[in-house]
Amino acid sequence: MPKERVIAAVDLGASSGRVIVGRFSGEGLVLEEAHRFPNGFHELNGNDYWDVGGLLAEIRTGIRAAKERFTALESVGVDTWGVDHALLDAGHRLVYPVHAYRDTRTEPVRDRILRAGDAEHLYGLTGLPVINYNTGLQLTETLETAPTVREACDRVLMLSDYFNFLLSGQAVNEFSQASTSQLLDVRGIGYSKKALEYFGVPAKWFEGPVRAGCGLGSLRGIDGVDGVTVSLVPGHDTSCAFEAIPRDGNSLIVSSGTWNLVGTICDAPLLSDEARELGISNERCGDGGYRPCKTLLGLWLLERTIPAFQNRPASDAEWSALTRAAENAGTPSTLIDLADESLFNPHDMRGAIDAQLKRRGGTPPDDLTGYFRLICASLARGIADTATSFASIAGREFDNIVIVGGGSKNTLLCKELADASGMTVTSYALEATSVGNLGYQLLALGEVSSVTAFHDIIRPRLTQRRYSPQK
Ligand code: LFR
Repeated sequence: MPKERVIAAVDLGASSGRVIVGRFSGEGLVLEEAHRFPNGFHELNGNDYWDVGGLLAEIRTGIRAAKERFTALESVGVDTWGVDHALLDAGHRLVYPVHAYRDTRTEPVRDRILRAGDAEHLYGLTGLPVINYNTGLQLTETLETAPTVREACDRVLMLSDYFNFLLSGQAVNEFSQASTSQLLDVRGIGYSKKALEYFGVPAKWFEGPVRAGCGLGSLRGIDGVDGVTVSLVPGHDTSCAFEAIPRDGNSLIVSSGTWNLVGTICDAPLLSDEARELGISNERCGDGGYRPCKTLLGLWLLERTIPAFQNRPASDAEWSALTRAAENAGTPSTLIDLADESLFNPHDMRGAIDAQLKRRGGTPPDDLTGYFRLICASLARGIADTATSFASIAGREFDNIVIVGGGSKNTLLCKELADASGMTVTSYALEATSVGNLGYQLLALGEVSSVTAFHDIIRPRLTQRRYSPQK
């Protein structure tokens, strides 16, 4: 009987965080949730910030709970959303508050870049479209509003890297997370000197980046938790999610949560004019490989619309009832335009959706059932259209869409997606982000020889559901 390895994924999302324990025996991976907590940014005087101290306290609570339940716990790994970062001085103290990517502070910077016609140049350097939340744009805005930061700051760590530092004392920039910054050289494995110069960012602020799948250092600072290593996993949650999925050659992948990330893993970046026009981000995997994907608005639309209703679902049974009712509701005649900026961070999401529908000659739904149907149909249409463009840009034929993340449990979204795309949709019942995170820890521990070897072991136990197009 091979030795069981007990490891834990710390997976922070913009709306919730979790610590998931994985027990790996060589026959498969068994998951158990040790801790789950809500997350959200706070608006202070018109800007949006993360509560980093609060998040660290939740991470510690989760790791302590994992260790209490499984004394054999030997490793933890951290992933978070992309682009957000901590600015640190030489003694690793914060020199500026940690802003949340929904903050609209960077819109003027974005508009200036687009007006100057520099998007193509930056795409050629970094493989990323100009999105207002990219780290490069955020740093430009920071340096313009607070010029003294240039002197005070010695190092920038992306959020997952910063939590790794707080947990282990080791400050490194991890590869997949670095690739969300728009500062990496899309054709190489280092930072782009030209991109750093363009955004006015001192090169010394970033190091490496380091590939995931190695040990970082001993976990420190949690009473009663000894003998645990912090392993370096892909720090970007989307990378973890994509890399969790066994590859079968012709599936397009959708990681569906706050955002819908639609893409694939391949050997080379997609850098054509068409790729740029579609807004494909050539992000990177933990091992440095390419993971081109298009970022679309996701379940954030629903999360932010639900609070407008008294009768919001509170249990699985109520969610099922809402789903059934929405399935029987009429097909919406006008769908939501997912590219509309007014939906990025409105104070009143329902109001923003209604205003958009009216502008486009549509009629707002009457009740939550109607919004649920409208949002699922709109997200499905957005993914399906992206799938068609993506296939032609990548020169590949996709005959299946694999969906993971919160959206994979949303049966209405999966059905709508099969109908809108004309492809089968396979939803995997797995905590994909945590599984990808855990897979890289096993690599770091020498328990598996590669991510592919990890896939071969977990594949037989994966539960999937298939949706075929009905229209
Ligand atoms: C998903 C995600 C996306 C990225 C967005 C902002 O959690 O990481 O990949 O586009 O958040 O970082």
